[in-house]
Amino acid sequence: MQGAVANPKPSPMEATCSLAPGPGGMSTGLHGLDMFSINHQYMDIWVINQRVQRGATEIWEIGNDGHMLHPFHFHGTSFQILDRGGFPLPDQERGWKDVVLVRPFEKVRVVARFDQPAGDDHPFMYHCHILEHEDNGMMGQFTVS
Ligand SMILES: [Cu+2]
Repeated sequence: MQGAVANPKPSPMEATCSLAPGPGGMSTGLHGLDMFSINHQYMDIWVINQRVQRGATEIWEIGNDGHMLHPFHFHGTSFQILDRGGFPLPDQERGWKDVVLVRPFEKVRVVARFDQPAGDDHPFMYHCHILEHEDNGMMGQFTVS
């Protein structure tokens, strides 16, 4: 892959982020209704959902268990898409990204290196970039340390 990370060395941890509509299905866009989840967890400001070792290169598999599109975004680094359900990527998806569209019932793998530190007091977020989804639970927090 042109411009790809050479010899990515994924850490043993492979985060699986499962993007699914929660109870109630579609969002009404009202704040805080907990209708969309990641790994069956709704956003909770008091919970650190993932911990990443600083300097690690990780492969994250992001699966969409629902019937809606979810543009998945995470903070603190850029990433490259490895594949969509094992299929090769079109040229426009081979650059550096900070958002990846995950289609209904699709699994996308991305690779990222985490060098920016983030502690429990100021964690990074990962979330769907549709405001009504993230505001209704589809967001999580992670540290890099
Ligand atoms: Cu979404």
